[in-house]
Parts: sequence; structure tokens; C-alpha cells
Amino acid sequence: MRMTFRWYGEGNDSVSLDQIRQIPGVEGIVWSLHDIPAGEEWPMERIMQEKVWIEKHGFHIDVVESVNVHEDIKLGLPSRDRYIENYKRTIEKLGQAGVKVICYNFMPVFDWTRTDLFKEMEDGSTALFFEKALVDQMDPMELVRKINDNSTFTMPGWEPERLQHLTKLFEAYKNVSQEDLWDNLKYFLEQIVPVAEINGIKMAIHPDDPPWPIFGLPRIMTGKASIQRMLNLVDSPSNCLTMCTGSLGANPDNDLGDIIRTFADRIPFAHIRNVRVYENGDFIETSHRACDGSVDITDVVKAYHENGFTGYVRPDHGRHLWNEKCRPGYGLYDRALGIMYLWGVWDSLERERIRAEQQ
Ligand SMILES: [Mn+2]
Repeated sequence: MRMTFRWYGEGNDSVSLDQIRQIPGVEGIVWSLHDIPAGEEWPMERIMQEKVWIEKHGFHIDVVESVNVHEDIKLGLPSRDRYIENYKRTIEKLGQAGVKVICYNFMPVFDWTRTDLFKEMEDGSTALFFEKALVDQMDPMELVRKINDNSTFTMPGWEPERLQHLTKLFEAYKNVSQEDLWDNLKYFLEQIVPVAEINGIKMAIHPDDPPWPIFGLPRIMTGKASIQRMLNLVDSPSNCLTMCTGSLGANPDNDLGDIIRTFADRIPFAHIRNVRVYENGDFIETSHRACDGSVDITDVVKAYHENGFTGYVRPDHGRHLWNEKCRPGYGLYDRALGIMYLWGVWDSLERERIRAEQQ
């Protein structure tokens, strides 16, 4: 298990690289060039600048999250070929820079969706919250306004320039069924996976968050069957999954331990976090501790340990503690606590394993 931490870049994150260095066992920064619009080719100078800066602080740059996929690719428009070409060039450059994993997602229009970014919990901390009934009724434009009013930072996936054309996008997706979206994913993967292979990169799709269709938009990466189908679209060691326990865990039907055990060799990157799911379908992002939420984090870590997992891990989101001012879900404190919990479970499993070997 190789521990990493997501960081949004100098001047774009409340957390500093020097702070991250003091969290035990963090060896890599999960990074991106957040100002480059989806569909554009990443300039090599910018990639190298970021690499030099992160490495200077003692971290590796092996994992990029995300290289966003242009909507025309998801919509299957003729213009997609131009954007896919740009995507290939970006993969090549990231490979040259030494990147090993590219995380991306294939969710139409919206990246992750929540209704409240700072929902107060029993202990006075706040956390990301999803109210199912509200999303079922809400006009998506209203949600966008709420998200942008509530955050001092631009949210990844919610960039104003992408959302200006929201009405048009919704119109365009009216003609795209789930099966069409599968076809468009296949087309994309068939083009990019060979390029990833040559460049020593694993493409790791992030599951949909939450893992069901919202606002009438199709969503396809929702559970075990869809992961299997995605991996079969292009059967290559470079066509992989970012296993996110928080996203998939929002649907209690998903058996996360089983998914990890089944697809372990195709998971180069793991997001580990907990969610508490309520009977009405609402969910809130709790601490990592297993008993605080609905995800059995100890079993999740055990599933990775059993498979001798050597991939990258990050704590994904955390709560906002001790009045920290930070990007929603991306504070320092709770993610650091989460990492220590993950190490605690992992180290005790390691100790057992070594003991058993010695007997
Ligand atoms: Mn995730």
C-alpha cells in the first residue's frame, strides 16, 4: 500500500506540501493541472514545472487525478476525435514525465454531487452530505448555484466555464441512453488504452458518485457488474479501476470487499473513505473509522492486504474539523486522521502475516 495525498497546487489549496510531509507514510502527491479545460492538451512545460516542485518537496508524482474527459467524447459527437487526439498527447507527455496512473471519470456533466458541503454532525464537525429526495426534485441549475455560493474555491468538475453551457448540455444528453454511453466509453478506451500501454500508464476510471443516474442523466459505473463490463471493453492491464469505497459505498447493495477481491489485479489506485447511508437513501461522509459509517473499512483494508496490494492509496475526502477553512472534503486534519487509521489496520495485518510466516 503506497500512501498518497491529493493536493490542488500552489496557491490553489489550503494545505501545504510541508504540512503533508508530516503525515506518516505519505510518499506521493496526487495532482493535476486544474486550470486546463477538459479536452485541451497539457503543455509539457507545465507538467515539468509541477513535477519539479512536488519532487523538490520529497514526493513522487506517479498519480494524476484527473485528466478530465471532454463532454463531446461522452456524447459521442464527431468532434470527439480531436479531443481524443489531445488526450493521447497528454498521456504520452505524462508517461515521459514518469506518471504511472491516470484517474478519470465518465460521468455526464457533473462530477461528484452533494446537496450540502458543510452539514453539521453530532460532534460539531461538518461534512459533505447528499439528500436524495432533494436531488430527485431539484433543478440542477439550483444545485450549481448552491455549490458555487458555498465554496471559496472552484470545485473540480464544477468549473464555471463548463457549467455556463449547462442547459445546452442537458439538451444534448436527452438523446444519449446508458447503452450509448457504454458505446462512447468503448470508443474512447479503444483509442487511448494502447497509447497508455506504450507509455507505461494505467488508465483508472473512477466510479460514478453517487452510483446511480441523477437529473435524468445516464450513469454507468455503478457496481460490480459494470466494473466487469468496463474491464472487458478493452482487456488490457492498462485498462483499470480507481476503486472508491465512498462512491460505491453510497449504495449498500455494493459489496466492497468482494469487488476489491474480484478485481484486485486491475486496481492500481484506491480511494478509501467511509459514508454513513441512511434508510431514505441520504448519505454523509463520516470519519474513516469502520463503526462511524456503513463501509467496513477494516474489511476493505484486509481485502487489499490479502492480495498483497502494492498500488497507490489516498484517504479521499474527510470531514472539516477544528474550524479548518479548506476545500470541501479536502482539509488537512481529517484526511491525516484517516491515513493513521488505514496504517493502523494495515500494520496490524502485516504483523499477523509476518508472525504466521515465522511459525
Ligand atoms: Mn473517490
